[in-house]
Amino acid sequence: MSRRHPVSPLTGALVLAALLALAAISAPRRALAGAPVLPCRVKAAFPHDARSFTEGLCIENGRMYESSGGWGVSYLAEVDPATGERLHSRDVDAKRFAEGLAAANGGLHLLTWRSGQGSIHSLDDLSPLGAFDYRVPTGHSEGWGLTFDGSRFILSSGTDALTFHQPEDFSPMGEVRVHDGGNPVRQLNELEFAEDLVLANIWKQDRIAVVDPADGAVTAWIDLSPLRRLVGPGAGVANGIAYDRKTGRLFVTGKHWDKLFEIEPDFDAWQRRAGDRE
Ligand SMILES: [Ca+2]
Repeated sequence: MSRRHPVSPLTGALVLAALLALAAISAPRRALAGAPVLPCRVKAAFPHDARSFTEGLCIENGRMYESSGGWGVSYLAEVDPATGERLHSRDVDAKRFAEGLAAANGGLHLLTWRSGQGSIHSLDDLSPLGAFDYRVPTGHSEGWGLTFDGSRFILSSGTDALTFHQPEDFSPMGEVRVHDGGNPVRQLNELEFAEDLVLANIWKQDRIAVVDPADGAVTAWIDLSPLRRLVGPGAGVANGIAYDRKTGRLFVTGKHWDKLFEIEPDFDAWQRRAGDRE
């Protein structure tokens, strides 16, 4: 059965309002260092549970999953992207703070912030299937964001490092340092692998870094700041990126945001290196 729903008149009106609001966005602006800041273009807006302290967001087989953080209140859920409702939900151990989320090997892999251990869950009902250890010897002891590129996990830990991990046992396979020009890009948070690029939220910034995982170079910034006026007053930081590789749809949200946005991907522009832009 399809999990998609027709766009309601209310949603259509929201989309129109969003598109009108964003029509004022003009040509790309140059960042101070290196990569250009490119506008995000909203295709649709959907309700999102504003109670969610969004840590991870991903799509597998057309189903959207979200993790929400906090001590004693963390949970993992399958959510209906059309309504924001939780279709399945599972509380996380009160001693653990849920973080990033990625689907791989037929299961959901949920990071925790500081425990050093993540958990694996069923894609169908979120029931526990196992656990994995994520610490690496170079001192990145925290878990923030997680994604899967088809052969490796990619993990962020609040630093400028993206670490790569074996899909079978999560053992480390190396890392890259994310940089924009010559400047390190720290506070890497939620991640999403899409079309050979890593899209990364940056803690407390309304922009997404587009990263070439081969060398850590930021090739573009996606400006999310226009979304700020479209979400409720309780909205926190932008966090949460999910790409449906089967349909090419790309979604973003944030902590306590009351909306989930589908934005238009522009991978050609996002992956263009500085020397190729002129
Ligand atoms: Ca993600």
